[in-house]
Amino acid sequence: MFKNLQEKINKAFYILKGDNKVTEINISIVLKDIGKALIDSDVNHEIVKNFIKKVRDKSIGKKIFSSLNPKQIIIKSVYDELVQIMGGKNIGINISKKTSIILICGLQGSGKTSFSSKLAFFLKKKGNNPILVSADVYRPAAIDQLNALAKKINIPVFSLKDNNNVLDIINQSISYATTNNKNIIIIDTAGRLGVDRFMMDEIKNIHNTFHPSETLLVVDSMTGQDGVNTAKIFSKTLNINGCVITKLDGDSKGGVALTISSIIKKPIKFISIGEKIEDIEIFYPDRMANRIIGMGDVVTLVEKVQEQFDEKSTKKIYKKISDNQFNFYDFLDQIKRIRKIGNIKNIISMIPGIGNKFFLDDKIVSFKRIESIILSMTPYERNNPNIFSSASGISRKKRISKGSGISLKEIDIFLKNFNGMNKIMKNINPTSGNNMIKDFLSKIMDKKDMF
Ligand SMILES: Nc1nc2c(ncn2[C@@H]2O[C@H](COP(=O)(O)OP(=O)(O)OP(=O)(O)O)[C@@H](O)[C@H]2O)c(=O)[nH]1
Ligand SMILES: [Mg+2]
Repeated sequence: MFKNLQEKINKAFYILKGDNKVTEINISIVLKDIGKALIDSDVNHEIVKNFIKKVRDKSIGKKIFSSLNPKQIIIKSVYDELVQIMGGKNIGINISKKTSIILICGLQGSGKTSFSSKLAFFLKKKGNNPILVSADVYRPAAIDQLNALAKKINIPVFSLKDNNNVLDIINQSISYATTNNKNIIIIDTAGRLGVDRFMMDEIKNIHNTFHPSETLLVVDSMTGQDGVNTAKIFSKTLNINGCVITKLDGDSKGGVALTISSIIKKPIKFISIGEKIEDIEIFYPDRMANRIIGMGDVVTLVEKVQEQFDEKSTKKIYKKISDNQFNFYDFLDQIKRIRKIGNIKNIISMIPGIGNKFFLDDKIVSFKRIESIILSMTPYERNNPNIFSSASGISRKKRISKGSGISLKEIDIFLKNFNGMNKIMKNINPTSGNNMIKDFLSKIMDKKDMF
């Protein structure tokens, strides 16, 4: 997600390395590159022009930032502006009613049906009792598709095979939900090829009849500015509450996510980042801006980590570290757990300080290389990391290098990082699982250069 933009923005910031003042000259160079990066990401010219102007005005002559270096000043201004164009803050969905209706609409193939099931799963995990309703009466396979997705997550689907009247279907689904104690009704509607009159009338009709708590427009990020223009027309016709941007995992340039909310004046509420049921995220403009400028998205990372690492096992690991017992076996186990958190590219892009270096050096398989290094060690070495600092260390490393095919230099870097991480983790106060992880991440933030 936003890989190109992220790389380009980081390269632009790199120009400022060593400068100790924000000047017209250095800011112009950086902003020109950032402007180009945004245009390449499918952000329209007008928005880019505005963006650059605001960052320039903010960065030059602001006394409050005087204790920061130029790079920090400009990063902060770019960050602030990115947050603004993406809508400022997250606006959650309204599901406060006893039975809340969420109406999902959008163009054909934008990802409505997949998103409906992802949202149902997401809301179920938060303790709700959702049902899915198939109101796509035009595509014969639509009901089957929704049924197949819903079966995997054990969520009921309401559909009427022999009834083509969507108002009827929705009406009956509401009765079904009420009698079965379901508090959320997610309505998946038929796709529109373009903004066609007949379909728009249908969705307006549903909207005016049932007054959904939420009407969400699903937009495929791969459609670029066309998608934004369609959304403009949609939101003029229908009073939507917000958008969902899908397929941000692919080669999408991200321009839609960057600009849609400032253009149509509606918030992005969720993003979809893959085909799997769990590939859904609440959209937070600030966290996204953090990811784009490569400062890492600590908060999302913390949440994802918490889903995987329970307090007990985390405490055990911290005990091992403080007792000097943390070895390469434990390290391998940690890497395996991190991998389970999800798409490794997404995770790495969230880790402060690591993300961009991995991307820039194209060393996304680095965990694999670390695994190769560790797997080429003898059991004794895996249990005793300190052995590499002893007299036999060099010959051991040479042997591992031969066995793993990884250069001595890289092995040295890995061992240095391993020791560095151990040191950081030792200073962590193991109070509770949550705090430990946050503490660990903030300490890593302070020591970005370690990686
Ligand atoms: N890579 C990726 N694929 C996605 C994502 N969301 C949906 N898809 C895929 O996009 C295709 C279309 O998704 P659907 O959910 O069927 O789209 P739809 O809007 O319901 O389509 P219609 O009902 O025909 O209008 C499917 O192959 C999905 O698996 C996403 O976030 N990432
Ligand atoms: Mg569909």
